[in-house]
Amino acid sequence: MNRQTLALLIAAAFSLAACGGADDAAKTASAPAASAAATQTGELPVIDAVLTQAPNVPPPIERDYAAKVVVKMETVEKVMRMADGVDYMYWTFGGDVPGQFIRVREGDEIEFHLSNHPDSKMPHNIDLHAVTGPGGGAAASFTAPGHTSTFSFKALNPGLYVYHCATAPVGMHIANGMYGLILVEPKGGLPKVDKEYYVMQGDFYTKGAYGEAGLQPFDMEKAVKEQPDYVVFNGHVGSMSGDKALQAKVGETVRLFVGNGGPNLVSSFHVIGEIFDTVYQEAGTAATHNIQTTLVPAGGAAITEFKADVPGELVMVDHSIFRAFNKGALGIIHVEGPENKTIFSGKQKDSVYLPEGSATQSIGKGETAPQVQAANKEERIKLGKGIYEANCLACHQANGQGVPKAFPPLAKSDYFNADYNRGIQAVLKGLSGKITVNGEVYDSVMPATALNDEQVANVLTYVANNWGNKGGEITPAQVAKQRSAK
Ligand code: HEC
Ligand SMILES: [Cu+2]
Repeated sequence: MNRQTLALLIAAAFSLAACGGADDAAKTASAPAASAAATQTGELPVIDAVLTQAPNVPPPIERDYAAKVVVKMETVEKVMRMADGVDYMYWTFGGDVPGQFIRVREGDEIEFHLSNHPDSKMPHNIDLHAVTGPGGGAAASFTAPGHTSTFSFKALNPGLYVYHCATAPVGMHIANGMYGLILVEPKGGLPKVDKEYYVMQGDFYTKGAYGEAGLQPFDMEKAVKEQPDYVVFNGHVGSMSGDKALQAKVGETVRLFVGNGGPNLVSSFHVIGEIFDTVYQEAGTAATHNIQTTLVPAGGAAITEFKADVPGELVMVDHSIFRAFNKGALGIIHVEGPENKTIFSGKQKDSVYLPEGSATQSIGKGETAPQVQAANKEERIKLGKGIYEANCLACHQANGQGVPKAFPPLAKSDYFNADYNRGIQAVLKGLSGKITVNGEVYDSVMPATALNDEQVANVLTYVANNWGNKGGEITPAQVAKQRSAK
């Protein structure tokens, strides 16, 4: 699916969530079987299921009677983007990972049509955890490429259930992305919320390491050892970030249908910056409250709910945290609206902490001298950039803009540009007491650094030649002179 289609879908989901009507639902459906029209046959009215691709969820069920719900799903094997520059041959239910979301009502009869695309290399089937019956429908739905299998089941138990392919080798079919969620709403429905989203974790095993470019084949050995290269939400690194971030407004209630396809890992699902007001743990019937992190077993699910109280970026992670920051298990919920400083103030003050007896501290003590010596100004600037990032950026910020009231700007700094020796002194010996930079008074402390003459020359030459400063070169000789000056 391209970006535009996705954007449309997301936009559609919003308008849908806003009014939640069944009519809107029909418009938003991404699946071909989107007609919500019911026709009467025998005892139960027949309804075509609305199927959606993550992160979208079909609309809440408004019916108060059982129906025969017809689900038509297709298994497709296709190459898609795993991460930027990395491709993978996914096996899918409905053309993406996770598979399409199915929403039915407790007591419904589901007539399931599973078609396997003619171009498939493998037979596939489906084991729905919502099924009471042998294999969850696996044997009944076993389908060769270019065929369709049909079977029926009755949704006896309400809950959120995983479905997955169960064709041998089962682990491989799941590892390639063959899983999704089916929600069986309780007869009375779920409590109303403003937004509903579909988030499903999975672990992937590739021949190449994380980020290694090209089409990456599945690695069985890593899968058996349970050492994934990728742990992701909704099938791909970055599936819910940037312009694909989930959206909510301050004051809205958000429900996440969270699944875990595995095949191996258990997820410690957490949203950085929120507390779940309600979690249906393991997607069971009992609601628990005030949960920070909830476990989602491989082949299991959870329903989590929270009210968005303040604006900002909420970050969904697997709190087995290397998976989030090194393997991809990260997604963004963008919350828009007015601030509420009582609930969250933002940083109010940064004051210097100086334990008793300490004067100007120093940072980077005992660092070894660099091997490289700059041959000219250009090289000095290049080397200085690295030194800046390691020693100065934390306080003076990436573009030398500083932090108001705490760290003065180095960009267009009249203090620095008036006399580079002041900068040299600051870096060599630290700086404290009142100074005025571009009209703002700072009365703070900059620690001395343990950089050698060459490094100080490089970093200050870098600063001097960036962000609107006046240029020129600071040499090691000049630094040495300041070092011995009183
Ligand atoms: C721990 C935070 C911190 C780090 C790290 C730090 N500085 Fe500073 N710097 C300050 C503070 C605070 C001041 C203002 C001190 C005062 O109020 O007297 C300052 C002042 C300065 C000034 C003079 C004021 C201006 O804006 O022109 C220069 C130049 C400077 N720093 C350069 C550097 C360079 C280059 C590095 C890296 C080698 C560095 N600083 C690392 C906190 C820091
Ligand atoms: Cu399969």
